[in-house]
Amino acid sequence: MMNRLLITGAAGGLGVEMRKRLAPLAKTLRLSDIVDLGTAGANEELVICDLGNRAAVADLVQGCDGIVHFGGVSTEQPWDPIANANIQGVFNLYEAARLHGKPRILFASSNHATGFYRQDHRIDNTVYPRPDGLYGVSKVFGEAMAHMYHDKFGIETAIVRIGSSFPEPWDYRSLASWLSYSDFQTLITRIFEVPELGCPIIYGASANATTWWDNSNTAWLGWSPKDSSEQFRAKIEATVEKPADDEAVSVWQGGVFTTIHKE
Ligand code: NAI
Ligand code: 15L
Repeated sequence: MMNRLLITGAAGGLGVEMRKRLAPLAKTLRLSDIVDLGTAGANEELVICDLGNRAAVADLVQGCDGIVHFGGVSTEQPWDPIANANIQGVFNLYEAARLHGKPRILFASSNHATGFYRQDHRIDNTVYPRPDGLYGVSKVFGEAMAHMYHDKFGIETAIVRIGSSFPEPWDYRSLASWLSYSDFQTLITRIFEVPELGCPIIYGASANATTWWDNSNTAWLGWSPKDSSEQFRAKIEATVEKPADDEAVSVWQGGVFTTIHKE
């Protein structure tokens, strides 16, 4: 059990869910976001902090022996907010980690780091990144920071290229990219319990019938997702119009993100 686990982005979709699920991993959960986090429960510390503020992030990381880094811009947006949270913020986090005990980190990367691979192409964690927008580029930057701080300073990071982690898949694409909360919880638990982690890249998807991602290079981690999106297929087929085969959402792993540019 860790002493203190920091969850950034704790007011977001994944943060709210994992605040409940990850409590057993540490004596204290330190929860942080730029927006309100509600009332602190037993064994919780709440810290409002902009990831772009270097001094504040240094204070935030001090005393933590693990970090689940969910905080930041999570969709395609203009450059300035992405640069503050996902570029400056990630630098601030790794510098703070270097100076304050080198905690193990989960970096919430995204399938949009490789969104311009085709859905008929199965990729593993050795492929060159092909980001599908500025958001995806910022995740590639975060992955590079994780590798550099591992190679140079020994900080261990699990880079998780999360697919679509929501209560349910909502369209045909997310039948392939869906990651259940339960499977993500078991992945996070493995990441913090293995004796040696290094700096692996793991695709975050459940055991879906259709998949674009090959995690065989990280089988040593001992993570076996149990859920499958098939339980939702009939509902999607009954309620969602199937897109044409040549639409972006059918062609690219990143789906419609490949078509969005907000500058
Ligand atoms: P979310 O958008 O619901 O949560 C992100 C949180 O970060 C928000 O609560 C927001 O207030 C906070 N934040 C934004 N800018 C900030 C700043 N400058 N300083 C401090 N906090 C800031 O996103 P979600 O879905 O919970 O995702 C969590 C992480 O996982 C994100 O990094 C996202 O890119 C990544 N991810 C999520 C996926 C998913 O399917 N949910 C898929 C791929 C990646
Ligand atoms: C992401 O990276 C986003 O954070 C999330 O909101 C979803 O859009 C997800 O990818 C996805 O590709 O479904």
